Amino acid sequence: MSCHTDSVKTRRTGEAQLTLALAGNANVGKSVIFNQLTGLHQHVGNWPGKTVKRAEGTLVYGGYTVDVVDLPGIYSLSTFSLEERVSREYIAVEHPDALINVVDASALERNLFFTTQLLELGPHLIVALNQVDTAEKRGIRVDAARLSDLLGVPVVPTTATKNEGLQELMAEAVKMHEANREASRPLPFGTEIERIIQGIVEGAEGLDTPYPFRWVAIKLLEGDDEIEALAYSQAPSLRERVAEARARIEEIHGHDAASVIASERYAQASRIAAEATEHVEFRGSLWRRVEEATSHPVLGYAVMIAVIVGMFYTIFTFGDFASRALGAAFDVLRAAFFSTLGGGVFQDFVWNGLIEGVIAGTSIALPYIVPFFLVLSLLEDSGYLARVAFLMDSLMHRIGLHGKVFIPMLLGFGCIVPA
Ligand SMILES: Nc1nc2c(ncn2[C@@H]2O[C@H](COP(=O)(O)OP(=O)(O)OP(=O)(O)O)[C@@H](O)[C@H]2O)c(=O)[nH]1
Ligand SMILES: [Mg+2]
Repeated sequence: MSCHTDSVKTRRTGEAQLTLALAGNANVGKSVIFNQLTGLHQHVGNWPGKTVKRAEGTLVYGGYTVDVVDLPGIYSLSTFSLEERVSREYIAVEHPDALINVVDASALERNLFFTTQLLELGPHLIVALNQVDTAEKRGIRVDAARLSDLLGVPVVPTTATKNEGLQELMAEAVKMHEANREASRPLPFGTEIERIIQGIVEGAEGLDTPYPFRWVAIKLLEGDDEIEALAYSQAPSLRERVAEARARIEEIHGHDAASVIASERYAQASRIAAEATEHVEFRGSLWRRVEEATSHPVLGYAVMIAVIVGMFYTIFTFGDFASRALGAAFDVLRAAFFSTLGGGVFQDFVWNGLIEGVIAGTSIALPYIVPFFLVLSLLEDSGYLARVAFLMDSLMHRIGLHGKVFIPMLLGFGCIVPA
């Protein structure tokens, strides 16, 4: 565990200090909040010994010098990606005074899947219910007070891009610190699973670890290699306990422990999202249904395949057409070139050696790559790429990669160079 926070500014002794961290899925608005809060007082470096970018900034609020850390956008807290490793170590080891989980109010269920995992780490959690404006436009109204009751943590509605709710967010963070609140509690799973987890916790108590024992127990069930190494080196007998627990879960549920835990978390997220959300039925409801389909555990993949196939079909159809049109135009140019300047070694060299090279580049780049990036940026702005990353996250994890990696892979189908 080698995380440490270097402060942005040298501190005067005796000055009241507060550390906040922003965590959440990709594209939810963490960096917008970070920028609104810290403005120009920022420092971007790397996490110690890692290639992951670390953005840290400061502000002064309510008599405190507040350090804010903008954590990378992630969907889970496994060790499959450096971003996830860095985030979980930071949360458990540094234990910020308040961990702000930024969630996208317009995609609450998907976002809460990560919130449930953060709660398992026992941080001092505050939820920033962001993008309230987008949610409203889509006919989704989230009841912040209800959400707060269900999660057991403060929830502050925000619209980061309009700087709305951020003062309240800071006030909540200060309150959390000054009231010396207890750490947030994880949401319980089903009784049977909880009992099995408890059995492992009993064997894990006494381990030297910055992580809560229940979290360690869950990670052992999930087969997290880093936590296995940590736990089994200190308490070898745990291995057998975990193996028995896994077998028991499989016997009861017919699926492996990791899938059962994932579906427990999904169940929590979807129950809470459903209970805290009011759908205002109007024109937005069709859009909402489309949205639900895009992150649905089964339909989502069908939509994804359709979108990708559709995207490549459109690009290649357009590209072929544009490439042929360009080719024809260059043929005319070629004829004009030689009829004006005549044939000869020099003209041949200029045309075939120089101009053809430029033409070849242009007639590949323009018709295919330009529309490709155009479509990709449309998909990104619509928020669909974040959904694809979310859908692919667990699948990509099986080969040791992060869900977001699917996007450069997708790029690779179009052109290997930018991928
Ligand atoms: N309408 C609206 N858009 C927002 C709001 N907050 C953020 N956005 C937009 O959402 C997009 C993503 O915001 P970022 O702050 O970059 O998201 P992030 O969470 O830092 O994403 P990663 O760094 O990829 O993890 C940007 O286009 C923002 O302008 C909001 O409250 N309302
Ligand atoms: Mg960001």
